[in-house]
Amino acid sequence: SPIPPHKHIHTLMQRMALWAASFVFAAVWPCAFSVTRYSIAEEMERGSVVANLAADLGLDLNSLQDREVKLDIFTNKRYLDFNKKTGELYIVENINREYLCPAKPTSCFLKLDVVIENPLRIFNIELGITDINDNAPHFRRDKVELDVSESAAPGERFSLPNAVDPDVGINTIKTYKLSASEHFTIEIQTGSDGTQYVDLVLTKSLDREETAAHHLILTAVDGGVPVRSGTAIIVVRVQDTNDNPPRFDNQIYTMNMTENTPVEIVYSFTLYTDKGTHPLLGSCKVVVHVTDVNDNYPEISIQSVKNTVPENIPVG
Ligand SMILES: [Ca+2]
Ligand SMILES: [Ca+2]
Ligand SMILES: [Ca+2]
Ligand SMILES: [Ca+2]
Repeated sequence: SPIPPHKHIHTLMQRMALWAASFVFAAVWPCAFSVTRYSIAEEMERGSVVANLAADLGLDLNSLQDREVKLDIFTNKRYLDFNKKTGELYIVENINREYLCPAKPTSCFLKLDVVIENPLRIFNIELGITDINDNAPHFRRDKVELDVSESAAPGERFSLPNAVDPDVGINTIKTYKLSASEHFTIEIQTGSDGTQYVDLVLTKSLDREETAAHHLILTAVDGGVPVRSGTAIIVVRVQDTNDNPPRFDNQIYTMNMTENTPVEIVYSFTLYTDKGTHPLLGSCKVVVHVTDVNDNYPEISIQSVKNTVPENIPVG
């Protein structure tokens, strides 16, 4: 007779539970053994000895020669090997902490089991990989352009891109520096995860007519020994505002001409190149000196003398 549907499901669930239990058991049972921990710096040369496992695990070198020793490393790379003659665990492939632990955990481990056959014994090894300062900070974009209005007030802030440094702790980015500038400085703020954010701060008003673009160098510096750094060029393009009235080259223009000359005054002046929507006015003075020409005969009028004055009259 066929199995009733509910019974069938029950059996399936029992099987799944058993499977889950055996999976958990398999994942947990090696932890019953004690773990042997070592610590090495990343990027050590191939052939470098990590530790003498035989000595540390109390294995007899003579008896090891006839037994199979296998390293079960929990990564996709081999990294390490075991020398049965000396009992040493040594490096066969470059261990790059930044590749092994890209998420920047506080500690980076390489885990492996040493499996020795006949009789079977398993040893758990945790190899801590310490960071060295082998990466310089770098900016994803090495040139950043910013448009800042010349009417921007001192104190205004402009966010700058962050640099990245895959090293950790003191070996990652410590601070930022800005090249000397009359108009700008930087301020650094630390985010909740410790990331530093850089703001460019205007310290002195800009004048496009004086300097149309400012070239600054932003440097990210790490805290390692020796210190490593990376730079980005920051170009501040000053955007025009209509802050200059048209101006004449001179305040006063003087010209001399004789009268009766047919007069045609042509003057030109220089306007500064603002393109504002509210036109500004400029003014200058044009002075024309007209010189007299002797084109009129003198007119002489003679009037009769009506009063006489005696020569001995007192002055006054
Ligand atoms: Ca590295
Ligand atoms: Ca490193
Ligand atoms: Ca670094
Ligand atoms: Ca202007």
